Amino acid sequence: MRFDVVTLFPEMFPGYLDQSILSRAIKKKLVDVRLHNLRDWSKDVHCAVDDRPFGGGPGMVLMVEPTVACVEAVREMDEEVGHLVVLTPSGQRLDQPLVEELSRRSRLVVLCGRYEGFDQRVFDILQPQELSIGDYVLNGGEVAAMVLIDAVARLVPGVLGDERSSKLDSFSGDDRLLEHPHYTRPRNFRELRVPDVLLSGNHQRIAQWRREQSFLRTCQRRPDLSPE
Ligand code: JD8
Repeated sequence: MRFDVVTLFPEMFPGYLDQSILSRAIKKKLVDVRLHNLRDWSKDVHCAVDDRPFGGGPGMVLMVEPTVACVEAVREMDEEVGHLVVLTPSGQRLDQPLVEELSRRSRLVVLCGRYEGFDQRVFDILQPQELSIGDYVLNGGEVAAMVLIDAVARLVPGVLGDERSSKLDSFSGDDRLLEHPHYTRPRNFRELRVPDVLLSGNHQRIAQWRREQSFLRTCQRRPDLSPE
């Protein structure tokens, strides 16, 4: 799966991409992330890509000309033009079903804004899918793009060591419950003991206990996700 990220801050990505699971996936050529600096498509002698908003008000707006030129050029860098997404607080909320849908694409072009965001005509012309990672305010789209890439890339076959692990995740599969608690050594720490059932070796009872714990946790912590 190929990601093309369009951003004013490409240097924010390598530190994150070079970590653990994603770097292995990139080395194995399962995932390819290409970074494009929006500033390289500036039409102006000062390399400006932002300007003051018509109508007044604080902040700066990313200009339509360099943005459209950049996205069109990036899309043409491969015969598969890719699916264009923009991260914006007014986008559709990203959730696991949407991540699963996106992971079935072979190429995503991810547009990251800054400042007050893009001139409206960027959306009118490019008609991207507008996505938000949650109802809180970030300073720009880059961290949201990393969240998107992280969530989507781990569903690409072969990226996780163990193919079963993503199907057992919270929010995945048919039930979409929260995770059950996990334990490892030692068996007793400050008089807090590992539940006996996990030491019983009875895999059917263990599976049943984990399902119950998932269900209870979901009811208690996230009633909005509860099956009933
Ligand atoms: C892109 C600029 C900041 C947004 C003025 C300062 C996503 N869930 C999310 N929260 N925030 C973002 C996000 C914020 C962004 C940009 C994404 C580009 N900003 C602006 C409008 C109001 N602030 C996001 N995905």
